[in-house]
Amino acid sequence: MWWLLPTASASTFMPAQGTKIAAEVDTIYAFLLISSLISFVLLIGGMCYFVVKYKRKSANDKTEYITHNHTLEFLWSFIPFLIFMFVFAWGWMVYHDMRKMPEDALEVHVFAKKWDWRFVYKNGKEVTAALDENMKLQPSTMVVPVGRPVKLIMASEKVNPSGNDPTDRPVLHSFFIPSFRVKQDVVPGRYAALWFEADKAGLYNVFCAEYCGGGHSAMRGLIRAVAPAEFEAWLAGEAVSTEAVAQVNPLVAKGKTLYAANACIGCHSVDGSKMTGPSFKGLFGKTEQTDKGSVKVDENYLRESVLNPNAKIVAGYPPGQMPPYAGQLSEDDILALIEFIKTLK
Ligand code: HEC
Ligand SMILES: [Cu+2]
Repeated sequence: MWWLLPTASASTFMPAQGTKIAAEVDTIYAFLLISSLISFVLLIGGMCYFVVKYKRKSANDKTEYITHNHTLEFLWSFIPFLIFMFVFAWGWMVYHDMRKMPEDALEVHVFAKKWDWRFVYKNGKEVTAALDENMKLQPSTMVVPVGRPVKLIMASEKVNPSGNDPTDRPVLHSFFIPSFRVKQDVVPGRYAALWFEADKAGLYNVFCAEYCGGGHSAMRGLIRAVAPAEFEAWLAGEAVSTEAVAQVNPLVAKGKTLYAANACIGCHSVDGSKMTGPSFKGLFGKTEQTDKGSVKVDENYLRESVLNPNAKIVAGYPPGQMPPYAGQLSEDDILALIEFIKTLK
């Protein structure tokens, strides 16, 4: 059965560790578990011992009058304080590793919808759930190279991305890879990022960890970590889903087409020259001065700038010149535009 994957050994409490971070998380977890167990034994054991030791033995057995003990009170406050601060600092360090996105990562786009995942690679290759040779439905399987950081840029989309049904709205999901001990909410209307580096080849479960409706429990995917050479061959090879075949245009080429087709070209140059709007050249990654302060140009900023240009106005430009593209471009279109802008170094 699918949940009994070869990587999940039945002898451990937790799913098999697939990353270095997973080992770090498990060490903290073990520390918390063991230190809690020790405190539990000391506290409850001490309590039971005192119950017996100081049991009233006769009717005129009187307890001595005790007020307080400064040394004892200080110690039982200060020692736990030190332990808590130690756990806090340790946890903070691991969390920092988890959230600090590596610069040179392989980027994969993740789309979440009711109730499936869709993975899109830079070259336009798309992976969705597909039938295998035995005509059994295989969940969307993201293939990644072992030993290389992978950064996921995730968005939530409508069930029918090109439809106009107002009741079809993207909802909250959460991308969870138990073996990697990482999880990230995918919030509608913005990009969320997550990274991991698979240690060893294998097949790992992906679950949606945020109740997102009737099909939530069936919303799963797989990550297949393979040797780098095998990954390159897979990426260059034929697309796996029928939908992907239709999407022969690499993302960047699609973005370039949209740039021309949606009038961006009339206001934004790609060579650094200033037109009605700022040039796209060197835009990604730089720090932009806006009326809301300085911002780092990342995927979320670009997305917002296209959908709702007046949210932040670039310094030196009057507001209201760029038309908002909300409702006119799909998540796929915006993604392609962003990938196009990223290439304009
Ligand atoms: C009518 C002219 C016009 C059109 C058409 C237009 N823009 Fe803009 N755009 C501007 C102006 C002016 C600004 C600067 C003011 C602001 O931030 O709103 C801007 C800002 C931006 C920014 C922020 C740039 C920065 O330096 O921080 C992005 C990204 C952007 N536009 C993308 C697009 C895309 C993508 C399209 C096409 C889908 C597009 N624009 C179409 C005029 C336009
Ligand atoms: Cu979900």
